[in-house]
Amino acid sequence: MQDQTLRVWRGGPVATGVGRDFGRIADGVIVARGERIVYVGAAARVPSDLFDTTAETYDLAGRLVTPGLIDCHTHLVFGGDRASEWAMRLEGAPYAEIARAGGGILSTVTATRGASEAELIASALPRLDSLLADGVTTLEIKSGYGLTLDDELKMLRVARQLGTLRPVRIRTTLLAAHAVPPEYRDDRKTYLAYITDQILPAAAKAGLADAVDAFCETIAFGPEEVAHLFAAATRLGLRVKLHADQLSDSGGAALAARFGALSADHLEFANPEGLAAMAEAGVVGVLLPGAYYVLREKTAPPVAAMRQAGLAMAVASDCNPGTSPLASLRLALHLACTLFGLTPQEAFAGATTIAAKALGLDDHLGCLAPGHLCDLAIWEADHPLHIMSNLGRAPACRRVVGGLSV
Ligand code: DI6
Ligand code: FE
Repeated sequence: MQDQTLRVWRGGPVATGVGRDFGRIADGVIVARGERIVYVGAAARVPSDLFDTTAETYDLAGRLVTPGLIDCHTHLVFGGDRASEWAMRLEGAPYAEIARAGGGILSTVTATRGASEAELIASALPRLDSLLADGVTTLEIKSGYGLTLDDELKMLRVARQLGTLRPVRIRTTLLAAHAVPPEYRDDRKTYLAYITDQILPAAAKAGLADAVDAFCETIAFGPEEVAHLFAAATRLGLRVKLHADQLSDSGGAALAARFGALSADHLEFANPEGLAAMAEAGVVGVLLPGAYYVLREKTAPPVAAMRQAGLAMAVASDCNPGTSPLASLRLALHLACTLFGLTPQEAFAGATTIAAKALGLDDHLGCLAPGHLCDLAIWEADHPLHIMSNLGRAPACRRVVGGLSV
């Protein structure tokens, strides 16, 4: 029997995520039946027939309720550690040079291949817990550090399993086209065929991938190679997304638009035509300020052009061992404002309504609205600005997932 319990949260401000000032209602009420919201609005206007004596009521005692946050781009599962590369970069070694010398992504590939599922779970859980403490209720996790059929599926299984060990919704993305593995260094064509003919169909058959991603960059895969992969993914009925134009303009934005991608992510070097094509095709642009900050990049994503194009902008942690060792979505939102010039409301939408769209979940997640799943973050704060303005001290946060306090 499905849970049909009526639950009511009242006695504090509610920011729905839609409308002016974050959709904030000073004295708000949320009513859920089972896992779904049935009412959200001002306390003074709650329809009386919604209440009965069986309703469980939670007193917010002045705490702020927002939608549970959504981190739409992470590489949360990986083996090993790359702190030494951070130190090397601080001494001047560029990321691309470290990558070409077999460090970077490939050093994490070696460690991930050597790790068992239990070890990968154990190392990912603290990072996951850190994100959950930031009010995250849904997150995306990519593979991409296995680069063999078995190791990519292992990563996806681990990602899915994290969702059974913690109350959180997980979306998985196959990123076998993250780097050319060493054993295929001189035969990248064969590696691509291995992905399209074996890894992709196996992941699809096992139902382990919700989407397919690729790293389109001079140090990774070219646009024609990605187009070939995306065609194969589309034939299998899988949506695509792309690491696009992070370090150079590879035409990634236009490519993502051509395949009706869920999102194109990074976009520091995206050109205006590509951004316009994305907006036209409904592709979300995902900004990843953690990587920009850690790599000490100088070219910020063209946010003014994105606004001009009418592009929907999300913000994510890109939590990974190399370019963005960042397990805080709150900090990513802060950086999106201070480094990229997003308004706080744009940044907040980027981790709620627009992040839901970037994962194809916006019909039932991302904002507080009747019919949507009741995923909430309840903060020791009065206004959404307080969630993003602090560095190093997070307001305490409780979460509700599918109507249940967790
Ligand atoms: N771009 C990124 O930000 C991550 N992957 C990618 O294609 C970096 C991954 C890493 O350095 O391990
Ligand atoms: Fe990434």
